Amino acid sequence: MAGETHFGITGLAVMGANLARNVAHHGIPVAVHNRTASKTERFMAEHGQEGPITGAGSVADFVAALERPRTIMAMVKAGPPVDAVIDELAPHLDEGDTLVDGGNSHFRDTQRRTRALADRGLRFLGVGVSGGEEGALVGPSIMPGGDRQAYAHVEDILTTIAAQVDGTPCCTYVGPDGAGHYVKMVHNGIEYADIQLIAEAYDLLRNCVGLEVPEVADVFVGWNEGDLDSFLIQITGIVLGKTDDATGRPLVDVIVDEAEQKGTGRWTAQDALELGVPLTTITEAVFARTLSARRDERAQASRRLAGPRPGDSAALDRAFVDDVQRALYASKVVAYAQGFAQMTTASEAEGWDVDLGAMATIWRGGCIIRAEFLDRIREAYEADPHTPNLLFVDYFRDAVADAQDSWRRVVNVATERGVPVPAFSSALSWYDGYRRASGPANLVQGLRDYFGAHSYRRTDREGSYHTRWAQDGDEVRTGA
Ligand code: NBP
Repeated sequence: MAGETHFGITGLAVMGANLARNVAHHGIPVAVHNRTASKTERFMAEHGQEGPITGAGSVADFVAALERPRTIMAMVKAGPPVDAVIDELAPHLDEGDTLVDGGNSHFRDTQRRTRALADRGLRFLGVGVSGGEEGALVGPSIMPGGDRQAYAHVEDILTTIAAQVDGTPCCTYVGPDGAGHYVKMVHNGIEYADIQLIAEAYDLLRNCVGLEVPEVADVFVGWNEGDLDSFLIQITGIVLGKTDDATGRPLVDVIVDEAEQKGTGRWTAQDALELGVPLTTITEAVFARTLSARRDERAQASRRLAGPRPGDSAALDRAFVDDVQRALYASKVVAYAQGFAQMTTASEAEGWDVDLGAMATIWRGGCIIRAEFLDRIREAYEADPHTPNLLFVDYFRDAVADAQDSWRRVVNVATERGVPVPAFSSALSWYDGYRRASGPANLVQGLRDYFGAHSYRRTDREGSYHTRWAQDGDEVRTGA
């Protein structure tokens, strides 16, 4: 693939710099640029010898360093910086050139930019990249969306630099316009849920079983050998196993318990609300971070608000550790089932035709939620690409059925002891609501009809009806 330089990267912060090195390590010529030129100079001094890299101090030099048709990837902060980069680059580009936004842009922005650039004769790809610093350098998971022909030009490069699992690159075309950034957004939402579930499991092991931090670390190391085998479970063992040099205490005990967020989890939840998809586990994970961020308020509340009456607070035995493991797995299945259901709904609404099995395939390596478990999701969609929900697939149905006694025990114990488990319990409540053919929404409809004459449908005949509650109490038919 060596030869003329067609590929450029602008934005040499963590992600752009490591992606550029990754490209160069594969012998692919790459031109690099950054708004602040000193960063480009520093990058060239530190990494310019690692492969065929050309540094450019100005936009004009950057574009001139690339043979046509050019492909330029922007790895800059999402939001206005992406528009600024486009506005600066576009006048220097020619018809047939492609701009790639590899940051965490909102998919609606990507749709808007796709239209605006098409009007200027330029192609645009919105590409989700996951894997953080390390992934960008040695092989991320890449989720490209946008112009199909433009993707064909850049496919060789992206599939070469992506992580590879069993000889398959963790990169495949997702769909038109914002599809790639959408799937990356849901990936991040699932990441929020995964992390929250792990945090709840850790909390239960410490506060209900009474394990010390290094013991909890060992539990996670063990869990990584089974169904839960994943990057996040693996690094939980490492983070919990770390001792703070300054204090000699577990590092986790000196880290402030305020979780930050950059917005992709919130976007996932917001979009689920727009689409009408019940995305309870990811949404609870976002709320749990926002509650954690109110640290001063929590400190005040801890002195004012009562917890459960003292009851049986004896440490639970090791059998409860196994219960937590099964509850974690069942909740994780629900979080993924909800996230994949959201992608199904969005793909239909936007006409993207996203291949969900392929998404599970490209998440098996490189990205933050990489896990053994994704092979089961890939197999599920291969067997039935149109399954309405992953829980309809035998493997996941049985996995949750096997885990449910433990799952219920864990949520019961946590509730009795006042240990918050928003993700475990919302996943379980969703499961119980989903597996019921009839629920209490009939009363919701009755109440809505009472105060707002919103009408209701009946189980025994067609049409919509209203009861004249405040008048004669008679029912009238209001529609077909
Ligand atoms: P940042 O998100 O921290 O962005 C810094 C880069 O944006 C610098 O190169 C900076 O140039 C450039 N930039 C800014 Br800020 N405003 C600009 C403007 N108006 N015009 C041109 N350039 C501008 O970098 P990052 O952490 O490498 O992330 C890049 C993208 O990848 C983001 O969208 C991020 O969400 C996404 N992402 C990050 C990770 C991760 O682990 N960090 C993982 C996956 C995806 P300067 O040097 O001149 O200030």
